Amino acid sequence: MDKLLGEVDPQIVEIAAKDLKRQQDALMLIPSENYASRAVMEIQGSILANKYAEGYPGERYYNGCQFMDEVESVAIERAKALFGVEHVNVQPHAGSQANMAVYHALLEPGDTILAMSLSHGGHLTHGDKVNFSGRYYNVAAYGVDSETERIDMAAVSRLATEHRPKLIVVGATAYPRHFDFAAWREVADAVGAYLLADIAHIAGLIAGGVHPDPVPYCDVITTTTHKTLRGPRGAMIMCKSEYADQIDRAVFPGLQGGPFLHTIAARAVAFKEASQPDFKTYQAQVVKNAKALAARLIENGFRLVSGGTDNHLMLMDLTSKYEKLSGRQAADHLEDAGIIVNKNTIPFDKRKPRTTSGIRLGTPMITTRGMKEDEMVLVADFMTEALENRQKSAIKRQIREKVKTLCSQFPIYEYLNY
Ligand code: DSN
Repeated sequence: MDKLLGEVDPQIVEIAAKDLKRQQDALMLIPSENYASRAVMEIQGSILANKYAEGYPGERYYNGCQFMDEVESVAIERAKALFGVEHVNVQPHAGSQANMAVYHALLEPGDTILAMSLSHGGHLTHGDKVNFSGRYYNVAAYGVDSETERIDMAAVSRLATEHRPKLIVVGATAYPRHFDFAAWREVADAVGAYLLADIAHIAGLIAGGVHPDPVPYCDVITTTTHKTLRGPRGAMIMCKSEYADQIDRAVFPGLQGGPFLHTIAARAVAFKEASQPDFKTYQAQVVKNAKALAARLIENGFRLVSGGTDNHLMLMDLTSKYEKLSGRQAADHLEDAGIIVNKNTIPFDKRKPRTTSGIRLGTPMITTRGMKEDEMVLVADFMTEALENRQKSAIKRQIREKVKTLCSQFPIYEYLNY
């Protein structure tokens, strides 16, 4: 019972050590990932994982929950203060469960939702046909305009008038521009729809004051807590008080059983970190870095969807530079050079989702390491050199060494001794 992990399970420690080295030595550009702080990680591995606590603070189905009540209440109050919302449910295990709970709370199977199609940057839970959301609900999808590659609010309004959705979802996983939440409210009001903002990608930017705020305009807001918000893996639902009971009942007992109090405690820690002044500085730097990276990539001859970025991510259209290179191949070549991105469909992509014509990249992780605009120029140049020399293994190996040297100047988790 009291043995150290290394004594009990050296095999698993060895795997974790290898991934620590991978996370240290390479440039992590997947925009939905981040390095959580030591404090966030410590509490996740704590005794708070040992308790069942179905229910909510003050009304649990198990005894012995007084400290679970305390920790969940602290998380809720901090989230309310951070985002300025009336009600928060911190129990959803992940973003998909959070969205599912909102649909479960506000809709009946067969009701219509209007949401962004996966192929234009939406999420699986925004009505994709392979997902529960596409199976149980009637889905009308919006995308981006073929010229501007931005969401055209007039087109969204026309779709809303045509399909009369009961719920409109604003939010994306691969959209590099701001959302004008006030305009979305107008569309929702015109057809009497609920407005849900899925801010999983941009929650940190919103908390940091560098993205327009959805709170005054949306009925319900869902987010994960581990992306730009830089907390533990997990999610939460924020809403106006009038929907509080429906939302809470949809999460428990509607969809989930026991909440994970260790990660709820870690969410509380992350919300405290996100309320400090340096979090605002971090988020501002995430955006400055994304703009610097985008500018240099464009200078190097790449085309970015919509011409650049307003937030933490960008989508690169490979077809304009290398007609035959798929997103999948490009991501693999970049990995050979120590640069981790993900393949991603671009709007109106002619390739399939497993192949794609684009890659998605962003700056949350390299900004957490302390990199700034000067390093973004290097990152863009490493990417360019790697893609230009993609058939030359020796050159990719050299770039990987240069990447490793750059990364060594921005260490992570130095306290870890495995
Ligand atoms: N998997 C997430 C992303 O990478 O954007 C969305 O949930």
